[in-house]
Amino acid sequence: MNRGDRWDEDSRADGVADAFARLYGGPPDGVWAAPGRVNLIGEHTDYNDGFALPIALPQNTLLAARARTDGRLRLHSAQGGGRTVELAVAALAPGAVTGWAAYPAGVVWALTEAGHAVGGADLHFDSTVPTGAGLSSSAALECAVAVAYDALHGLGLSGPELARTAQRAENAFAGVPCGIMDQMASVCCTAEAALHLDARTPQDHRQVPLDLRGRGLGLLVMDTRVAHDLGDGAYAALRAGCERAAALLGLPALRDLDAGGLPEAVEALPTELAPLVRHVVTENARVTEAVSRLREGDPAALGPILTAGHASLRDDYRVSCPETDLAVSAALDAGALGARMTGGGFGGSVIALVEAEREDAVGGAVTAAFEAAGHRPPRLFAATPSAGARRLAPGGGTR
Ligand code: GAF
Repeated sequence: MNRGDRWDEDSRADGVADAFARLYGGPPDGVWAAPGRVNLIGEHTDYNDGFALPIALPQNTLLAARARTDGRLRLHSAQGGGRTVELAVAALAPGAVTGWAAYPAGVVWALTEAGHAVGGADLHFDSTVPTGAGLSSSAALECAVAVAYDALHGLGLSGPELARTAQRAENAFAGVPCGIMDQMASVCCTAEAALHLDARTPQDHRQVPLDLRGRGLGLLVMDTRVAHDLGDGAYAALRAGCERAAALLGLPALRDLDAGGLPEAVEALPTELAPLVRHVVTENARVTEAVSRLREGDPAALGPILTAGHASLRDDYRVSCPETDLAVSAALDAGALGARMTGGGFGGSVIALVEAEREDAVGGAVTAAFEAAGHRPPRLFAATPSAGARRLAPGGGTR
């Protein structure tokens, strides 16, 4: 099974620097990497000021970048169909750029809006983060630009400040009303750890050690290949529903409702909002529980927590789909310790916590179940908690 972490980052860094030189003439000022993520637990909680527990994936977006002084921004991606997008930084405005280029251009816009006198740049991206799979390929694009600009212009921004800038680019420039989890994961995760995020105070995030292999465990990621899209209105409607529920309850955010107050809140709320609130409150509790189990050195105990999280997303939040439900049930039937959809939902990917020796059997069972149901086979890989965004030397290696 593809383990992602064995992909040769040094030669990829060389490759992206070489491609940059061919495209733009001359070497880049540097090469940066920003990863995709899977979230272990804590879904649709970030925009409710709640908790999440993501890990960074080994799959990442590499960016070769060189600053310019003439206010021009040139963007090219190995996955972008061969076209170079050329823009003037002064003309950047919400809605002015569409497609993949809106994410990186949005970060330059957000930095400028925040008063940083950053100019243009030549940028070339090459990504191994699958797109449309709910694995945060857009956050990886944004965060690569954020860390590169921070270094090129000596801005000295903290990880959470860079994540906030990337989130602003996505919210205000690209028009996707996401929370801050994906950007925090891409910037602030570390290898062999999960990131305990409190979205109300991202600066207080904590690393929770997570040595899956050392415990004889594996984390299987299954991309159902049902394309997920946060920009299609369903995500925004859920977020608006949560905000309305909080307002009706007289709370700053749903994070401020605890399990004790849940029955009364459910009774008081309109029937369409009550299940959303139940999901958010129980999901926040699942994150707290998961962190406790990890701190006790018992990652296998995450299994039932993941499965309960999926039931809540399926039955209360209603963001699963037949393919994600099938992947979860087939993985559990084949002996996974726990499984759930990860990310925003409406398709995307499922994670399964498995005993390492069961990885291939569980993956095979899910593939067989998809074939039997007439679905395209899922794409499978095993994830290891990996490093967040960082600078790579053009010749390879971490600087
Ligand atoms: C998407 C969003 F971008 C995140 O902010 C988060 O809300 C997630 O869906 C659901 O937990 O990935």
